[in-house]
Amino acid sequence: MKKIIISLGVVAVIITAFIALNKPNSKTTVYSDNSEPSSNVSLENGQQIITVDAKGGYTPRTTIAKADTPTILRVRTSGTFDCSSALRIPAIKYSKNLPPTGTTDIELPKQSAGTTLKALCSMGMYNFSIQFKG
Ligand SMILES: [Cu+2]
Repeated sequence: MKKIIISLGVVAVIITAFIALNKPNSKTTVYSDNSEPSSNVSLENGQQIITVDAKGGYTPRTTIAKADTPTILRVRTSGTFDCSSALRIPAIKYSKNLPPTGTTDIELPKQSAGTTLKALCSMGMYNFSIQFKG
């Protein structure tokens, strides 16, 4: 009887290990080229809203958004006294000092698929980018 219980235990361990080894597919999906909009992208009344937090840098650093869609870049500051509040988006000639705390909506012209819009702080040490996909 003891032998059976032990061998059942061994089988359980093997099955558990097998499931654990076959599960972590998430590692590969993180790095795959996923063209679905990022979780910080939403649609409000047909308008695409991209939300980025600015404080000690920008979060998220990369965003995937839909191309050819009217878009608002919504930058949130919250006790942001570092230079990530001095935002520049060279491609659209945007340069502004954001309030230390608040929400700033920036209207982005429609971007075609394949465009990557880069934004950075005034000193260029913090940055983020938005990839527009069709
Ligand atoms: Cu900076």
